[in-house]
Amino acid sequence: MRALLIVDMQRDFCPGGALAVAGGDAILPVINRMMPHFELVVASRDWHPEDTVHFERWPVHCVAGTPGAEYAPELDSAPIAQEFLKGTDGADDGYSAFEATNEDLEAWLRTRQVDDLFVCGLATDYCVRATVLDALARGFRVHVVINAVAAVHPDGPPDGGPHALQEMKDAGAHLLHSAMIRAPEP
Ligand code: VGL
Ligand code: ZN
Repeated sequence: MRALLIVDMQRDFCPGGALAVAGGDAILPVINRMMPHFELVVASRDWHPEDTVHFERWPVHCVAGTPGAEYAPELDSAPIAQEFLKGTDGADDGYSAFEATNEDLEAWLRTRQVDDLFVCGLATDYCVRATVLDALARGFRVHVVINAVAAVHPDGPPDGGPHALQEMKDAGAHLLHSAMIRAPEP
């Protein structure tokens, strides 16, 4: 089984938001068009408490329950079967969707016999990167949709988008363009 995981497509990461990622909104139509090609679509949300060590490193963003933590309004959220809330612990960053606390992502995927995980969303160099590396370490085949991700630091170095993509590839992720994705044969 294949699943599409949409990472942190939230208002605060889109232009105008508290931690805007350049081009964050430009990937929305690509993501909306991909969803019908998957029988399983899930999403993570950055979901922080008001007090967290995370805000020593970043501007305040995606505080649980606030408008900035909502999905970007243009995202078609209807196909999302389950969401995973992460970064909920004030003691660490919680970048990876596998650190979600409302629901166990790995168990959820295994229950549904998912072995191919397609990842898109924000941001390439933080939450996408951490999620992809975690998924690989847990034995999933991982596909990163390169035209459906965007980086906080697109130019790096040391930890910008191109570097992060290379790192994911070196760890075993398959990088592909959304045009390569087809719905499975009936
Ligand atoms: C993220 C920085 C801070 C992300 C979350 O979703 O990649 N980046 N919090
Ligand atoms: Zn965050």
